[in-house]
Amino acid sequence: MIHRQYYVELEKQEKLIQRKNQKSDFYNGIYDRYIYPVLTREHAPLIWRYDLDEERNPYFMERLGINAVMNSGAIELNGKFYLVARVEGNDRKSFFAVAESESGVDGFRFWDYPVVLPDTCPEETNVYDMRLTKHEDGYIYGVFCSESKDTTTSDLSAAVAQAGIVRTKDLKTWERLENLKTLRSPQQRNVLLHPEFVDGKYAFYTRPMDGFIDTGSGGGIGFGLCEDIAHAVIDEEKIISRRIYHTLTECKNGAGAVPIRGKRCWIHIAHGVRNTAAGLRYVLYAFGTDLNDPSKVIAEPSGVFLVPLGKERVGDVSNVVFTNGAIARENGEVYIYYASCDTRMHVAVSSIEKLEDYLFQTPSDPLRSPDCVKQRCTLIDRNKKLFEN
Ligand code: M1P
Repeated sequence: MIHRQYYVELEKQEKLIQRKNQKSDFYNGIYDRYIYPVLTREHAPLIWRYDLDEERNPYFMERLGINAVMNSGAIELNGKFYLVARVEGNDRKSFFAVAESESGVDGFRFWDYPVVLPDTCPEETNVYDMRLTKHEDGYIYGVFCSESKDTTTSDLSAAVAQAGIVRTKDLKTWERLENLKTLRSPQQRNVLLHPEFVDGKYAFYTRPMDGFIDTGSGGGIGFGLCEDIAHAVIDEEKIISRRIYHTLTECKNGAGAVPIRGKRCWIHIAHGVRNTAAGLRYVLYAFGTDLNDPSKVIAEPSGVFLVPLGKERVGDVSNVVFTNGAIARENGEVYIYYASCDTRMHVAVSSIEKLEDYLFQTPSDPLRSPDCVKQRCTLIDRNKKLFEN
């Protein structure tokens, strides 16, 4: 018999899923933010968490709890919005699960079962942060972090991060390919596949790292080509978006959403990390690359694109926003999905037109306070002139 508490919890969950989202009164002209998160741990189906049977579970206790729903890949298929979320169980292990919505800003509902990836790497302990690429070869690729224990040291926390690769046509059946090998970088995280061939090859954005947390000598977001996606090997990684002293990327950075083809450039939304007395702060930034050469940066606006605000600042890993998925629609709208504090998912909605205006019209970072003041005074002078006329 099904426990009666199930129906109480189900009603609460339905109310949450069916709640209409609303634009918040935040304004910057670049994107709209929304009041409610789009996906949270409370969205996880009850059948994933509870044993519904009254006899086996007389107190209707959560047996396999969900701790967080975060960093999600995003894709539009047949007019619907899909997120492949990183779901973290109470046991700290993450897995992937598909949630779909008609509107992209609310109504996200998980499918009954999580994604079952082919278990081809016995040493793999954890998987997370899948970027979904609709590639021109006809497949949807998922590139994610495949994490294993580092067995070469006695340090219990030492780990190795690699880029795992899967592909699918329907988000239901997944084929696992070999992990990406980067010959010059021992570890990789935040790797994503470019949607088009470049010089006839598969193109990846990488994030070379010396260690699991510290990028060390890794200079920023890399770009590399490989011939064979089933046995992906990259030799040279060209650094295209650098870590720079006293900027938001000083500590590290990483590719985020799969680049969006605009009219003037590829639009990239990435994350940058700086260290503070309160720990690492993760924010989003944006840059544009040449449509014919996606490794060539042609627009580099100064500063942050999106930062955690209000309630978004608090969670399991506070002061963090992170994106690994955006959806650009035929009509030019862009839905940017971002997680706050490794805890829940949000959306910000913009358009290709607005994003390109942002990329090309925002001044670039002069890198020194006196020059930043000059830059601001130029803006003020121009504005003051408008009042004189
Ligand atoms: O905790 C913040 C983020 O930390 C990592 O990102 P990075 O590799 O740039 O440090 C990732 O593990 C990510 O999942 C997480 O959100």
